Amino acid sequence: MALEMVPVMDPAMAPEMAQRPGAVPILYSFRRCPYAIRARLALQLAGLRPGLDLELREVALRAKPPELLQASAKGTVPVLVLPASGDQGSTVLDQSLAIMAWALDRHDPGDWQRLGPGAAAAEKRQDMAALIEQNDGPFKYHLDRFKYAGRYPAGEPGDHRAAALAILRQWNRRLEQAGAGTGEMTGEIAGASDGRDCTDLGWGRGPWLLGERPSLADAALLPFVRQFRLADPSGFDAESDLSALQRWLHQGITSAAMAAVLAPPWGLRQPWRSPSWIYHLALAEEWQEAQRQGSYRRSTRGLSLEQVGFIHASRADQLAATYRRFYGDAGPVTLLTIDPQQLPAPLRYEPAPQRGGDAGSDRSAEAGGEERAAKVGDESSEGGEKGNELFPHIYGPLPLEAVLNAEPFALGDSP
Ligand SMILES: N[C@@H](CCC(=O)N[C@@H](CS)C(=O)NCC(=O)O)C(=O)O
Repeated sequence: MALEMVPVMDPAMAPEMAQRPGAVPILYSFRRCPYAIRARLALQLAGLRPGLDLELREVALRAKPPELLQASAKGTVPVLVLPASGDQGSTVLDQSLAIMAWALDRHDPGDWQRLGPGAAAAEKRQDMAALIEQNDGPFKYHLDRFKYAGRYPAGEPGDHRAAALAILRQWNRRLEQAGAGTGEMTGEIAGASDGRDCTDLGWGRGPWLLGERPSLADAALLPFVRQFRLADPSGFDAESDLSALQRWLHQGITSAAMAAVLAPPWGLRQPWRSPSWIYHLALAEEWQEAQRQGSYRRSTRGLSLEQVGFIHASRADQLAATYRRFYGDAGPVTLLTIDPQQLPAPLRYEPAPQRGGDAGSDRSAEAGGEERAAKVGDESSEGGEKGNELFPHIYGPLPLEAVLNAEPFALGDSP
């Protein structure tokens, strides 16, 4: 497939990619989600590069974009949307394991899937499936009830930690046996499809859950064991009968592969912004005031809804420029994600007010308003539209219910 180079770090580019859907697969992801991490590990191993071979859409789980829900109504991440090809429409993979399998079917240099013929390979595949089932079932069940104890008030987190530890001890025993069985690890991938050394993949020297070399099971379980440790790092590190598992985890989380999927571009923290929503930058203290009052009534920096007649907003692709022009020096800024469907007030797409024009001229009333009024003139020529670019304007107060998400905003890979 011929792939176009698309920079991923400029948030203004994302909607541009969205305007030519179908060009590359789209991955909806969430940086810290263990299911998404395992999918990214496989996609990265298979050689896919975000921004080149695939569009990465980092979403906020509390404000899932309509495009994600349209692709998969269950609303979990990861979701991979494959472009239509030939007479086949686009395909949606909405389970992390299906995404891993798709990626590894394309390219599996370390034979993570153990696809070889014969009874031994079949046994490995069965082993792998059982490990993953144990992870995704009982281990995940107890992990959630230990890590997010507040969400499960009926349970006793200590009991769930103990039940999860019992499973971890089984995995520890496997690793001990694998270490004993293979002796000193050489880092060789015996029988790997292209004979590459596993250290090429940044996965360290083993031992591994299936013995001699990494497999799908290591990649599928590692993000969950990482999560277990993160819930109580010193408690996990103090478990003296888990030393093989502790080494395995340490090796995995410090591996080049894991570093790559947690850092940009795979671990992009700049969320993907839906073109179906509109956005407003608010001074942090003005948004706090709105929460106390029950609605937001500022138009733009330094001007109220009453002064201007409407609330300025931006489309996703206009946001970065709006920030640069008006808020770059404003201190803490909160980005409001607004669902236009939930606005009681009229929403109109209009050119930005011109300097000396109607609402724009109001800006001269504010401190330093003249300079900003001039910038409003600039804004209207944003994107080379020569004054014809349309911006969303909300003709009335913004009710809190229409704000899907409020988050600190900064350009680029903001933490
Ligand atoms: N079985 C799914 C599970 C995915 C899953 O549960 N992801 C979590 C995030 S780690 C999610 O999207 N939860 C939805 C939510 O929190 O609203 C898979 O393997 O992909």
